[in-house]
Amino acid sequence: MTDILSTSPTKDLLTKLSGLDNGAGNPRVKQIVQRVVSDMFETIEDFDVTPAEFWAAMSYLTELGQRGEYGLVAAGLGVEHFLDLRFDEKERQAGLAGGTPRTIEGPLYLADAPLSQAEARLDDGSEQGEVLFMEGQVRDTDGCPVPGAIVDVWHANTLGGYSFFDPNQKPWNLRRRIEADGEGRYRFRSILPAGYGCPPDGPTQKLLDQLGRHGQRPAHVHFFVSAPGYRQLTTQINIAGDKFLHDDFAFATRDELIPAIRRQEGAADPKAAGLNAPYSEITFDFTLNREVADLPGTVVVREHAKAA
Ligand code: MBD
Ligand code: FE
Repeated sequence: MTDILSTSPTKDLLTKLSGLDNGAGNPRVKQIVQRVVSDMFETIEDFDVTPAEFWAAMSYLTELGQRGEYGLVAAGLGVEHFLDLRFDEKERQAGLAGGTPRTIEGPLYLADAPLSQAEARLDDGSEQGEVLFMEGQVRDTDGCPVPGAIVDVWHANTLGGYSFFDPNQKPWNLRRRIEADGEGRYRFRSILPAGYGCPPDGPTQKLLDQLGRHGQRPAHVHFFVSAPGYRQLTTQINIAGDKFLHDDFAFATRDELIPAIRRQEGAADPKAAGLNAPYSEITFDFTLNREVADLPGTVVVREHAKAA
């Protein structure tokens, strides 16, 4: 049987379609297009993919774009986590250690959230969620505080929805940037988030169904922590006890990112004055690595939604 992939018509086709036979264009794009299309040809050949299956895949990609779910499927297929593993490995090779572990940004960040000094209240009071007080210190790997570090925090509401993407929430609900104080300390009051679930009627969930997988994330809070001279940290903390804590469809849970959660029954602490229901407290310190020449930066350039 002829191996159609190694025949000259196929090889010539790959060279031409990727522009490798001309001097114009972008050499890196050409090489990558050649590889990706060649791998696709191989997949079609190896699995004897039918034209109907191929066009179903094209329609699927169209739907992903129309529904704005490319970021979601990238998380669900573990690609975003794989990029984290690559960052981790490069840092390990460069001898960096001791920083708070990174984990994925996810698709629901909104740039330029309101900026507060040292403390903030994240929720707008519209939901009767369990109150969460979270605080901590930003330090470097020598244990020295990082004054003025920016803690950019965002999380879901009690229904697992994120403001801006969820039309039922007011602008900037559960999103703030907090400038840490002179000792690198930050604190905020919010409400405990619920876990996130992929839109059940969307293309990401459709694919997950075919894989026999769910589309759930454990409850979590996202952070970008940054300061001049330091590598920006992209991370999350998980809410301990969540059913999906170690079964995250986006593969973002890391053992060091599950802080103890202290449930307080009364309103003994003055900061909880006026609260007549149980509330939760989390203390979590962030450790930043110093900027290093010759290592790719950790600020991931990607398109972000911008509030109007
Ligand atoms: C989220 O909240 C999230 O963090 C990720 C990674 C994917 C979908 C929703
Ligand atoms: Fe999230």
